[in-house]
Amino acid sequence: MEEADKLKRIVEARMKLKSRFEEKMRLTPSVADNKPKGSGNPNRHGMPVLPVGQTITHKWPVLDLGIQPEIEKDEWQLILDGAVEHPVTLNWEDFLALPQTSDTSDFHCVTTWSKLNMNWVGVRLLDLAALVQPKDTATHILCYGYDDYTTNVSLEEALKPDVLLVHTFEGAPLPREHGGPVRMITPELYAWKGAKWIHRIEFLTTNKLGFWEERGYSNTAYPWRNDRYS
Ligand SMILES: Nc1nc2c(c(=O)[nH]1)N[C@H]1C(S)=C(S)[C@@H](COP(=O)(O)O)O[C@H]1N2
Ligand SMILES: [Mo]
Repeated sequence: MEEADKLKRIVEARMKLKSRFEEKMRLTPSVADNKPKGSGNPNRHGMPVLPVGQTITHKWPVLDLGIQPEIEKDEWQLILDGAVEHPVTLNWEDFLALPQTSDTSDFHCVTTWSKLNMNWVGVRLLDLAALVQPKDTATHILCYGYDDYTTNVSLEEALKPDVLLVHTFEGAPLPREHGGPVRMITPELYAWKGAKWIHRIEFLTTNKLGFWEERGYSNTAYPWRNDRYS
């Protein structure tokens, strides 16, 4: 497809997705809760900057399942499939040709550290969804890492504008130990919802649990509700 046509399709589909999920997004806890748990001034979505039970770190701890896959950019692929109209597999070049978003957001790990003001560049999950067009029946995604990690996210969370598949952190390529070449970030949910070394996003018509969700972590993972375990 011509690049211009592709972009036009993305812009149109993005608007439709936004209006389809607008109401649901407005009702999500990290926007709607009127008694959120935490401390400090309100962040940009109105929540206390530090969620309950969290401590600020200036370092950036590394968490994984014991392997850090080494994926070269020229062999990296992102599969977008499941309940979508136009499944695709993107290579590195295709990925960089999509609209690029830069954003600064916070990172809240369930193991109680938070790292604030992290600057990222990447592609909005919203724009990837607009490219493949989730079917009307789609409600969740399941993200797969190259290390076989999985994690599930509802579409009203995944389509928020701060959910990105990032390749750049503070102006440099995302380090391998943090999920490079590309990982997902979910600033309004605990960070385990963001798959490192991301390889596949499957759109689902029912919720399916991921790796930690099957092992007792919360399905929903709302930091300002202390929603860590199920
Ligand atoms: N592919 C993959 N993604 C993953 C994980 C993992 O083990 N494998 N761990 C998750 C957890 S539990 C957290 S807290 C964050 C940690 O990201 P960091 O190592 O960059 O701090 O990545 C999440 N994404
Ligand atoms: Mo974690």
